[in-house]
Amino acid sequence: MSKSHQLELVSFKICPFVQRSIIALNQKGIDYTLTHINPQETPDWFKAISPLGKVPVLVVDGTPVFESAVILEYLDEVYPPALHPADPLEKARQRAWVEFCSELLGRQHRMLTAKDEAGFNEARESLQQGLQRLDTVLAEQAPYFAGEQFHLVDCVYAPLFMRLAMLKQSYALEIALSTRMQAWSDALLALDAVKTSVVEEFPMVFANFLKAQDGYILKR
Ligand SMILES: N[C@@H](CCC(=O)N[C@@H](CS)C(=O)NCC(=O)O)C(=O)O
Repeated sequence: MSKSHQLELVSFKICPFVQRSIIALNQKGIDYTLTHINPQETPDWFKAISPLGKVPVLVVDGTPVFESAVILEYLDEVYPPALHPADPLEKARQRAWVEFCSELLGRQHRMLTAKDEAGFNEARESLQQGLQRLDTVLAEQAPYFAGEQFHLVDCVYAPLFMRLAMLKQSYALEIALSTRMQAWSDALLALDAVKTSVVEEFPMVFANFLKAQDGYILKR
């Protein structure tokens, strides 16, 4: 195991998949550099290292690693403390719920970009249903996904909750959360690793993103 790798994370400022990687890096206290690129004008060097044209890409000593779930697994294997549980079945279960989060982020994105009321309501409803399903698998003990201990799966849900909190506070859009899920969200958003996982101007970047979408959310 080596802690001396040079790590560069290639990012869009608004991307929740980048943000989950930053939360893992922060939580583990790993040194890295962050390179923000413009989603509208991605440079050729980025196209060369990102086969799907997506962020995040983690460049490890010159080797690009793409797909955020893979990046998280890599970081967890190389940098202690391990944030995945040791038990294979529990680890598999949490990995599955990491995938589920990516699906929920897709529904959230659809809601934020829907052009009309019907599309907005459909996406909002499917996000709400997904959260209700997620609620049934949370540990009884608060605050995190599996109880007292913070895991990799928690890194992944924090960006979703950060956006839900911002939508409630600044855009009067409330997605109902159970008491247990609200406690999870509150605990995640209070962590330094999460607070420092976005740029200072994130609310403005988010507002600009919404304006550029010209979606139903700003016309309600
Ligand atoms: N499955 C990918 C999803 C990453 C993703 O969708 N990134 C978005 C930004 S949030 C992106 O780069 N989109 C650019 C594009 O699709 O052209 C992961 O987990 O890393």
